[in-house]
Amino acid sequence: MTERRKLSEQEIASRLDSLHGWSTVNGKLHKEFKFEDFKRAFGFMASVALIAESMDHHPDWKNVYNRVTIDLMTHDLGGISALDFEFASKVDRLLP
Ligand code: H2B
Repeated sequence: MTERRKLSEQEIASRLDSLHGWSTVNGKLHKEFKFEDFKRAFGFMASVALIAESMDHHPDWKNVYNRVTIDLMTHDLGGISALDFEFASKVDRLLP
């Protein structure tokens, strides 16, 4: 089971190195995705929703037409945990 603790700044920085396009913004793991159109953006969101349900871990996110913004944090810990990184890498694996 994934450890439930807040990661330190150093742990976050080193884990960010192994992801693509993610950064920390306002204490959350953040990435913006752009698709050809709304249909593709929403299809992506449907897949992310299934990841969220399978992990019982849910994104803070926003969709504007063909753009999806995802922010990840572990609310009950008040910070970023390994769960957020696990979530982010699963999201990235949805994409080509
Ligand atoms: N998602 C995220 N991102 N952080 C949480 O702390 C969290 C969650 N808590 N999804 C879960 C649900 C909790 O509310 C339920 C009761 O397990």
